[in-house]
Amino acid sequence: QTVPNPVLECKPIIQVEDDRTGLSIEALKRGFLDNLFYVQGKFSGIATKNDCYMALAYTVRDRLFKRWVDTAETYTKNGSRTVCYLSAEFLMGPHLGNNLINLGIYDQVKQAIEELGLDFYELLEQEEEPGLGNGGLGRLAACYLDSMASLEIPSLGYGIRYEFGIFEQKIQDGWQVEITDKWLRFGNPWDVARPEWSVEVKLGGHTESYVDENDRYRVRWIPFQVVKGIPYDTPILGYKVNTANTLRLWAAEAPESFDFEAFNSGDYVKAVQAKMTSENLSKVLYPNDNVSQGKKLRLAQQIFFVSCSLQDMIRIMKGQKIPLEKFHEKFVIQLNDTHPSIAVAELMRLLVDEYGMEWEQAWEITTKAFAYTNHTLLPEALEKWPLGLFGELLPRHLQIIYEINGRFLDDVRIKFPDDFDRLKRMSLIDESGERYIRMANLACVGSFAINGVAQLHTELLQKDVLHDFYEMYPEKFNNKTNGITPRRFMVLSNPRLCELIDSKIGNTWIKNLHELRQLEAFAEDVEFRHKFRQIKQAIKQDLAEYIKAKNGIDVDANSLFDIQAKRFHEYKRQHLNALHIITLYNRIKANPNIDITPRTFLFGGKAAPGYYIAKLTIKLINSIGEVVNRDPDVRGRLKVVFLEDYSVKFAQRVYPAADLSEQISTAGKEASGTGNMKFALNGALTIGTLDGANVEIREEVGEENFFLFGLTAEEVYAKKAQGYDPMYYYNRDPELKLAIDRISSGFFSHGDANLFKPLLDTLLHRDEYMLLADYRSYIECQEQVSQAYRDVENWTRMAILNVARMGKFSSDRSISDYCEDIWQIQPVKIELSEYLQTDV
Ligand code: F58
Repeated sequence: QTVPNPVLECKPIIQVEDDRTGLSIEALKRGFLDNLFYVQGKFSGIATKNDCYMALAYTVRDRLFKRWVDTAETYTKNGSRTVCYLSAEFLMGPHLGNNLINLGIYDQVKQAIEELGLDFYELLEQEEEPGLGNGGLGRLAACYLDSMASLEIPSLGYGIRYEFGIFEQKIQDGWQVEITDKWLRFGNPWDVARPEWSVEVKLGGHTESYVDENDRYRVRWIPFQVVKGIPYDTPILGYKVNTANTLRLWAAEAPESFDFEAFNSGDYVKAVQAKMTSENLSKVLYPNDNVSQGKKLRLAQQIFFVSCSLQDMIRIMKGQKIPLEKFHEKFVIQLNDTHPSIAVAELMRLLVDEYGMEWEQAWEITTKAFAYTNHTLLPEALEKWPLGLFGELLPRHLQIIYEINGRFLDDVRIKFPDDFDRLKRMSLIDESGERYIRMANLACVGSFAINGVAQLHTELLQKDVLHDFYEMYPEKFNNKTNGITPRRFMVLSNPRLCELIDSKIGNTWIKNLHELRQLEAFAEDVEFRHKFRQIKQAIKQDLAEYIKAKNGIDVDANSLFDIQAKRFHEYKRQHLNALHIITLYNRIKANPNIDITPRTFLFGGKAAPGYYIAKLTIKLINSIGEVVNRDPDVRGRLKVVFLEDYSVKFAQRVYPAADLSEQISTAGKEASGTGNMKFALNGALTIGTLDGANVEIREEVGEENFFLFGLTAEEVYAKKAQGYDPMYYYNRDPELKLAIDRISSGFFSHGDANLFKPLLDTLLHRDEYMLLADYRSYIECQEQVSQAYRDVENWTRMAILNVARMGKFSSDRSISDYCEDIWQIQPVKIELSEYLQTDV
């Protein structure tokens, strides 16, 4: 460069706090006004709420970039071992509030904004959350990023930057209606595009073999299509540490050279159409929870983000001059379910085809690099791809999978001679009918560790779903019970309770959740109980006002807030909850003066758009609400409210307001659950089955502080094996019969006796999830809840003990366990340096 560069000439020094990034109230106000002017280009007279939100977001972003840049620099200089968390979903929730908490500048910023005459909470509310996930699995990935950064573990989250995240839910006439989630409409202040690190991904076409210059047999893949992946980076701050890791999400684009011919031949529209096809890859999140849809576009999404991420890791190694043979020393890759498990074949392809490595060495590296987390026992959620579809999109990967399978089955044969059925079950290819690739089998064979997400779930994996793999590789199996981040789900969402806790035990529990134990002593303290109750009451009051404004329903903040908030799925049994409501209602109708504990039943959650029974369940709940809420006989003692468009942002309002947390899945079906943890940490008592992490929550909080009902997983299997007949229960339990008959008579559907028939048919004739078998036990347990709630002091005591004993369920604990048992990785401290920009 011959032209002098005035910017570089002036050698600015970037400091943690300088005239641009100061943390005084004045500096924060100045930063905000600057950003409103220079970034949004607005004067205050015409600035919208969104402009102000953006200006605030940039003001906070300015204050975390130093940490981000220094973290990257430290990792690069040290060549630090890094966890790569591969996940098709990251359900991050709003960033602004969380970054304020983790930077430790929440109060200052609030004050600065208020001094500018703006409503701070209104600005926080303004953020469109990136809903890039369906539910538990995506939110778990987000909690884990928070904990990895907070524990100073070098890590990269890799996923897809969907243009449309999980749909927005509207309720119309009681039915769910889906609206496209255009979360990027107003821009995203939290991510930075890095087009200089774009990579290309091949799709379709065919393969050719050839002999290279060293006389080696090689394979070349001639793709039908090439898609470009552009990385967008979001900083992930740790809590009160200097670490800021990266979430790197890939957006798909057509490469510049794409369909050259169509452009040249003047077929402009055809060329643009092809461009659109490429961009479809990151267009939309598949909205299914716990079911695999088997669509080609979905597989294309998986290979797209997986290949981009693996190529990115190789680029990083090259930059740090680490030889490729050390891939597994530099990186450990955690597969968040099977969605990224094509990575096993893709890494083999990159090492063997693109970098000329021998198969054996490549396989050694691959199987030392991957670890696999399973999140489900439901057979319909286990991914398998029709072989034809797979081969069309990924012809080379199909060959590689055949090769892996051939060698693997040889190993099985040696360990279990002459066991042909076992070979069939364990093969990566299901050949029992139409042929399929089994992704869980690929993940098990290609990983050095396999974990379930709660004790019971891991046991059931070993006993049942992955039993053959457990017998083959017992040393690979381990449990890692899920956890949640106390930063978002306490500090940010429940400031009032945190203040009370801090006043008694200080605030170091936020980093070490076990310290909450010290609250046990205060369960016996009348004054503490009183304050605890006042806080719960105030939060319930807030939610009641929100409900009044949104749903137009009056709810009594003194009533028991009984909440079930989670995706709608038959196994989660929202309809069992509904049967309880109808039962109470029927009792009132039979005896209007009956003494009943007033309850507000709150439901939140989305149903997959193609899941008819789940959508019908939403309609049923709304229909029950319509009748119950206005029946004068009820006298306001029961209220049923459906909370529209449940999201992370909304969840943060809901957990702190709960008295009772509904965790009522059929035993053996919910892998872990994490909402159960969020409710209990916020002082709700749980009514639940012995399923997923409920088992461990009950163990921790004490059985006397947990409302248990229902069959155990073993009893469920035994009953199924005996030939379960739901009609048996229907015919013998008059209250159950009446509840069901009320629905089928059209009582809740303006006389339409057909509306809920499909739902009732599944219950009466199959009842896969055994609602009828658990009904009586549930109703009796709910009676205990109602009784217990009347003893105000004791209820509060139990709630406090729940909070005090939830230490185990911090995602910090989960991540420490992953670090020690699986990842073999140590924290890296980040020192913030003074740094001349001209050093770059
Ligand atoms: C959930 N799975 C489990 N899958 O159901 C829950 O028990 C567990 O706590 C949680 O994972 C975290 O481990 C889940 O959320 C999905 O949503 C998949 C999305 C992609 C399609 C297949 C289901």
